[in-house]
Amino acid sequence: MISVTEHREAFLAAAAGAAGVAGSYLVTGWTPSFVVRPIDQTIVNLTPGPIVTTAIETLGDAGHLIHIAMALAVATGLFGAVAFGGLRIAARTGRRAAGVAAAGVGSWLLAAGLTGFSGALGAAVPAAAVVGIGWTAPTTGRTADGSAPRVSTGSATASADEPSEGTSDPGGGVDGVRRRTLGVLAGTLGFVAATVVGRRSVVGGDEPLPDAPRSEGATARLRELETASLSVESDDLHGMVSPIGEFYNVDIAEFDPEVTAAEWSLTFTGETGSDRTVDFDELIDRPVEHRAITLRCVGEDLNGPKLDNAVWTGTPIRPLLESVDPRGECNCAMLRGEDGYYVQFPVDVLAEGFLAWGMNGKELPTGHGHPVRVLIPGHWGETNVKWLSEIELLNVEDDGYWEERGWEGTGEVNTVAKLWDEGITELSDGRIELAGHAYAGTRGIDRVEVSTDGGDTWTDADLSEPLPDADIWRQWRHAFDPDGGREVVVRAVDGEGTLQTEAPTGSVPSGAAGWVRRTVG
Ligand SMILES: Nc1nc2c(c(=O)[nH]1)N[C@H]1C(S)=C(S)[C@@H](COP(=O)(O)O)O[C@H]1N2
Ligand SMILES: [Mo]
Repeated sequence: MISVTEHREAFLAAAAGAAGVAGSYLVTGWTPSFVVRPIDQTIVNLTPGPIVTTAIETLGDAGHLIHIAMALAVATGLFGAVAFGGLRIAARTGRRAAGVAAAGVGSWLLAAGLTGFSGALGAAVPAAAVVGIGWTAPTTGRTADGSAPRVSTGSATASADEPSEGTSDPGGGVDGVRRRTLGVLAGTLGFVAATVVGRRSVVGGDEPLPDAPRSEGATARLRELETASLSVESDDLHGMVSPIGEFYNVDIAEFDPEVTAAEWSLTFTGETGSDRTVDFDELIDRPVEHRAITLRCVGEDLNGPKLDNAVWTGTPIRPLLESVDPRGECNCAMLRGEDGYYVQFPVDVLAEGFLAWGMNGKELPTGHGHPVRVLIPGHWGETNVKWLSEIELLNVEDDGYWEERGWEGTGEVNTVAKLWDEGITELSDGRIELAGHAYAGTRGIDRVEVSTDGGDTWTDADLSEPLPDADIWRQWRHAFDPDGGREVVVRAVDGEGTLQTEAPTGSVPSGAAGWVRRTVG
C-alpha cells in the first residue's frame, strides 16, 4: 500500500531535485559548469550511432532537445534521490535539521562531483531548502513499513504541518500530489529546455578582432564580397556572406566549450619529428589572411539549409604542420576539439587548411569554435573542427566521431545548387524570380542551369562574379513567367565541367545527391 506520506515524500524529493537543477542553472547559466552538462555528455557518448543517424535524419535539431530533456530528467532524478535520502533521515530521526543537512551536503557533493565545487552550492541550497520547507513529521500510526522509529520530538508542529488534504481525503490527496509532482517536473523541464533553445541560437560574434591592427583587412574583404553579390528581390536570401547570427550550426554536444584565448593552445602530437604547442598570441602573430570559405554539412537533405559562407580571418596550417615534421605511415591526422569531437583525414588535405580566429570581421563566436577553429577547403563541414586543441599525426587510420556512427563525410563535397523558400519571389510584373546559391568546393561553380518545364529545356541562370577565393559558393538568379505553375529544376556544373549528379540519394553516408525540384507559381 502506498501511503499519502510516501507520495508526499516522492513529490518533495522530485521538487527538491528540480530545485537543485534549477538552482544550478541560475548560478551557472547554460555553461559547462551547469550540473546537467556531464550527464548530457554521457548520454551523447552512449547514444548508439544508428540512433544518432536516424534522429538526425528524422528529427534534425530536435535530437538535441531529446538529449537535453533526458539529461535534465536524469539530473533531476539524481538530485531527487539525494533529497529522498535526506527525507528518510529526517523521518528516522524525527529531526528536520538532520534531513536538511543530509540533503544539502549530499547535493553539494553530487554537484561538486559533476562539475566541481565552484557553483555547487547553487544546486545544494535550493534542494536542501525544499526538503526543509516541505518536510513534515509523520503522525503517529502512519509508518510506511511499520518498523520506523516513532516520532517523539516536534510532533506538535508536525500535525500542524500536515496538509489537510492528506488527512481528510487521502484519495484526492494522492491524486493531487501526483498531479503537482508531474506539473512541477514538466514545468521545470519545459522552462529550462525553452531557455536552452533560446540561448543556443545566440552565438555572440560582436567582439572586435583580437589584435585588430594585425587582423586588418577583414572589413575590406567583406565589402568586396557584398559588392560582388547579385541584387535579388528577396530580403531574406543571404548574399555572398551569411551574417554570423544566421550562419548554420552543428554541434555534437548541447554545451559549447568555453575557452578563452589566454587558455587556448594547439598541440601537435603523435608521429612527428618534434611535438609542438602553439598558443594564441603566437598564432595571431603569424601571417594573416582573410579567406572566404563556404561550409556545408553532409548530414542533411539535398535542399537543406546547412550551407553558408563567411569571411574568416586566420593563418594557413601548412607552415605549422611542416615545422613538426609529420612522419606517420598513413599520412593522416586526427584532429580534436575541446568538446570531445574528433575527425581524421589525410595530412595533405590538412595542409591546405586554415586556422581561423575571426569571422566576418569579428572575434570567432563561441558557437563557431572560439577562440580557434579549422577550416578545410572543399571538404564536408565535419572536417572543420571547432575549439581545436590537438592535431595528432597517426600511423594507422582511425574513425572520427561521425565515421564511428556510420557516416563517410571527411571527403570532398559534391556539387549542389540550392533553391530555398526565401529565394522565390513574385515580381511586380507577375514573373517569379528564383535565386539561390550553388557550391562545388574547390572545383568552383562554372554555371547554374534552370528548367521551368520539369527538366525538358534548360536556361543558364545569372551568376555572381567569380572571386579569387578557392572555396566559395556562387549566387544564381533567374526570372520567368509562371503561367499558372511550373515544375522548376535546378542543377549546377562545376569548374571542371562536371554536371551535378542527377540520381537522388539520401544524405547517409556521404551526402545527398540529385537535382532540386520544386513546383513554383
Ligand atoms: N569541435 C567540433 N567541431 C565541429 C563539430 C562539432 O560538433 N564539434 N561539428 C562539425 C560539423 S558536422 C559541421 S557541419 C561544422 C559546422 O560548423 P558551424 O557550426 O560553425 O557551422 O563543424 C564541424 N566541426
Ligand atoms: Mo556536418
